[in-house]
Amino acid sequence: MKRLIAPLLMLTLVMAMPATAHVVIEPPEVAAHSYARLAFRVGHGCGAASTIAIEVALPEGVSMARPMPKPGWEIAIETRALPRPVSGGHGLVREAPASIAWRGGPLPDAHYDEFVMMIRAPDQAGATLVFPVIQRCEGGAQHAWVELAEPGQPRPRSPAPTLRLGAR
Ligand SMILES: [Cu+2]
Repeated sequence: MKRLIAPLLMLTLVMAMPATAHVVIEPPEVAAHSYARLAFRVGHGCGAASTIAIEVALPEGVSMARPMPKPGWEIAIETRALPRPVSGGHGLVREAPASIAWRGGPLPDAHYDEFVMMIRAPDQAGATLVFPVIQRCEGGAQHAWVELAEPGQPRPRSPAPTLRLGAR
């Protein structure tokens, strides 16, 4: 019996790896037009190298994004000017966040961590937003989590984290 259990356990682990081991957003879906907490889960380093930066590019349509401070990590926010100002609840908003980066650590490959931000999800129920991530590691190695899944194509090796927008 023991002989059977071990292979079964292995299979379960291998199948569970793709979704959890990459950089993914938790939860995978939030309500459109809501303030949502997104956790970018980092399941491994670059090979065995420790992670020293997580750089998240924000999709257009996200009018507000606030990173959660993280001990041991410095935060950098880059913004872009909006083509026209939008109402932001507390007045007009003239620029939108373009990217948020956490730099520091290191986060060893054997460990797991989450990088959290709050966003204002756009009013686009049914859409899927893409958040490309560059993961930088000690020694110059990096993972570019930027690939998009195409219908009929094999699942990309380094998929970009995505977020579905549900009904508001
Ligand atoms: Cu992975």
